[in-house]
Formats: sequence, C-alpha cells, structure tokens
Amino acid sequence: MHGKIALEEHYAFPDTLEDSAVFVPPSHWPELKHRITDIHGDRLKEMDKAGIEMTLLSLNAPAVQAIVDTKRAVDVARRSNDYIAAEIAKNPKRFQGLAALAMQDPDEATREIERAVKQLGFRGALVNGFSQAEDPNTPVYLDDARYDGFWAKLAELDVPFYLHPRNPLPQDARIYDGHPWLMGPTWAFSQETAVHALRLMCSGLFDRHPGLQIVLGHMGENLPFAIWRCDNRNKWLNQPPKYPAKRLLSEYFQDNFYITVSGNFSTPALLCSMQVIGSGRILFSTDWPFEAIDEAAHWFDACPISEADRNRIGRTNSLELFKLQDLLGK
Ligand code: GRE
Ligand code: ZN
Repeated sequence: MHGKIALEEHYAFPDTLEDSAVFVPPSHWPELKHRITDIHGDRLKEMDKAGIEMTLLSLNAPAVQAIVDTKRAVDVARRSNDYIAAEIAKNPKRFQGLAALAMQDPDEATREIERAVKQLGFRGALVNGFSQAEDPNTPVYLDDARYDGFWAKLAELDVPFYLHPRNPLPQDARIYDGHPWLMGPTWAFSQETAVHALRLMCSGLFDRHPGLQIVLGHMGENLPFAIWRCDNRNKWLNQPPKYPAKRLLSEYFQDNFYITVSGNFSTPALLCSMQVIGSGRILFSTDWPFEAIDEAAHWFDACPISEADRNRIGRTNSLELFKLQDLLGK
C-alpha cells in the first residue's frame, strides 16, 4: 500500500542517544546509532521502499522522562523539540513530529506543548510513561492531580498524546528478578504501559475531558485482549466499580484511545483489535529503529483485511487524527 503514515518512529539527539544503547548487543549499536540519528538519508529510503509517505518523529525512550534533574529535563525537551522541528522543516511533506515533554514540571510541560503545537507545528506529544519528580525512586503517573492543568491544555489544543513505554524502576521490577530478558519490549514495556493507561481510565480523566485522545503502541499493549475482563470479572457479585470514573473501562478504551501496530506485526492480534476497538481506531506504525520498517510494511500490506480497512489503518485514520490534510491532501 502506498501513502502510509507511520507515527511511532524514533530519533535521538546527542543528549538522549545513549539511552538506546542498552537495548541492543554492542555489536549492533553502531547500526542502531546510525538508524536512530539519521533522518533524511536511509530512513527516507526505507520509507520510500515501504510505501510510507509520512513519518511522525518522536524522541527515543526513556530520554526526558528518566532525567531526575527537572531543570535539565525541561532543557532537553525544549532543545530536542527545537532540533527536530528544524529537521522537519527541511521536508515537511514527509516528516512531522510529536513533541517531547518534561512531565516532571507540569506547568512547564503545559507551556511547552502549547509552544510545540502553536509555534513549532507539532501534531501532538509523545511521553515515555511515568516521570520521577521530587524523588528519583518514586514514579509519578499521569493520572496525578498535578496534571489537571496539563490535560486541560491538551484538550484545548485538541492534539493526541502518545503514551509510549519505559521500563519500571528497579524496586518496582522485582517480579522480573532473575529474568532480565522479560524487561523492555519482551514484556515489561507493555505491562507498565497498559497499567498506566488503565490508571488514566479509572481516574476520571476522560469524564473531565471527553475529547482527549491517547495513543498506545504495540497493538494497544495487550489491552484489546484484556479489557473485557477488566470490566466483567466477578460479574455475579453485581458490585459497581470502585474507581472514581463514571463509565466502564472498555467505554473509555473505545472513545478515548487509538492503538498502533508498532512492533506487533501479528495478524491474530490485529484481528482481535479490530473486533474490540475497531478499524477506525487502529493506526499503522513500525517502531523504527527498534523494529524494521520493511518487516512492518510487508506484513501490513499483505495481512488479510479488507482494502477499506487497510486504507483506514494505513492512512486515513492518522490523516484525520493528526490533521495532516493540509500537507497530504485526502
Ligand atoms: C521502543 O521505542 O518501543 C523500544 C525502545 C527500546 C527497545 C525496544 C523498543 O525504546 O521497542
Ligand atoms: Zn517505540
């Protein structure tokens, strides 16, 4: 399929580059380093070969979210946004961006998303899970009351928020003790991010801001398969949910979430997701450079769905959600 749009596609700049080194063996680091820092060379060639017309670029992980010095986190977020906005300006019909934000400082993050959207032309934000604010050992999740003003601003700006994974902090990762291979994209990323998304749903955030749209990668971090049980466990007890939110979790999932196929090129997982959230809320993505663009595209272009669904997932859903019509036409 030509004209695809991809939106979990990462870059790194000098301040954050080393964060990605731990995820590959040293033998593969030179190649990953090249792939994640390159914008207009091999990345564009891969896009051309794979039929990807537009890539929304976002900073690598955990990057800004793992900087415990708040002032530095704020500075790195701003400089990375300035850096990638200048690169995007060189080829805006092929590249757009999602802003990095230092959630350690909610007021600053609120100012930065407004600057990023209104002045730099970003199409939304991508944040790598929790932040460490006053205490490096305490994760702060985005349902915390300190983010009320931030979410109100995001709703006002009417741009999507990509909730991207990071690993849990060591003291919260003891279930993986002795099994380091389960950290990262194998399992821990999805577990961490799915619970974070459920926290947002349970908190009542989407009752306050019914228009907010959160994007989850990796085929919804297993939630399409699991959300029914979140609402229906022990149904015979006939007890209303104990959380502050007003509706069923699956209703928020349906109305306030989009999922991407990034790094999860599984046809059964896609078909399940289409039944649960619908093809109108699924978006093509690859997760470059942690996954291969050609693998993502070959799978997606051939997977057994209707051409109407392929066109929605591959292009038109993203075109509408990120308001890209001005650049790409219909
Ligand atoms: C990702 O961005 O999803 C990612 C990483 C590191 C390793 C694997 C991976 O940031 O998928
Ligand atoms: Zn990613």
